[in-house]
Amino acid sequence: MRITLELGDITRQHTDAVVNAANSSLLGGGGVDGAIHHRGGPAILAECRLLRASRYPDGLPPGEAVATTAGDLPARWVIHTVGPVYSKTQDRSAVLASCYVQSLRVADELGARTVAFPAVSAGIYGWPHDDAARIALTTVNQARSQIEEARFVLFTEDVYASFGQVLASLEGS
Ligand code: AR6
Repeated sequence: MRITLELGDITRQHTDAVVNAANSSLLGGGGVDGAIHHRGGPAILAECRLLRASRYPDGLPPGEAVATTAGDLPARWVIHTVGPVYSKTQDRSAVLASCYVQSLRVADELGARTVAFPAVSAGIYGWPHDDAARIALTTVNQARSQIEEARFVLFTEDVYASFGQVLASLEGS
């Protein structure tokens, strides 16, 4: 699997799937979640409501992932995952790593070849950027998957720089 980085907006990506940093309700929110629902249109929310009425009556637990249509986005599917809220007193790294593992599993089930990821938990959920980048990249780098390209689409210069540093150190090791 090739790992690439891009500074930009995930809603513009022409990958097979884009990953959404959702919340357990699956019913939308701010950040990348808000942008995906806004640009993807009501078909995404409609499928999320069906998921809540069927498989996830109590919501999607942190660390898990589930796919819907991508609606009006250029991608085919949105893979919704729920990152952990950052905690100074509790190590939730395994839950954050699970977001990437489970998103890749869902992508494989869909037959996706290219997947765009945001920096899950690195916004409203408060995860420090460098650590979010380390967990994201080491997890995807170690994962077994049929995906050809995992593209991290970072929205801000500082997060992009954090991912760049971690990727360079992975490639150098
Ligand atoms: N494309 C790519 N990345 C983006 C975009 C975009 N269009 N918009 C924001 N980001 P966040 P979280 C970056 O807050 O921390 C929502 O309300 C952002 O700069 O979207 O997992 C959900 O409903 C940051 O680097 O997700 C949840 O309630 C990264 O995406 C909660 O926020 C993640 O920031 C989830 O918080």
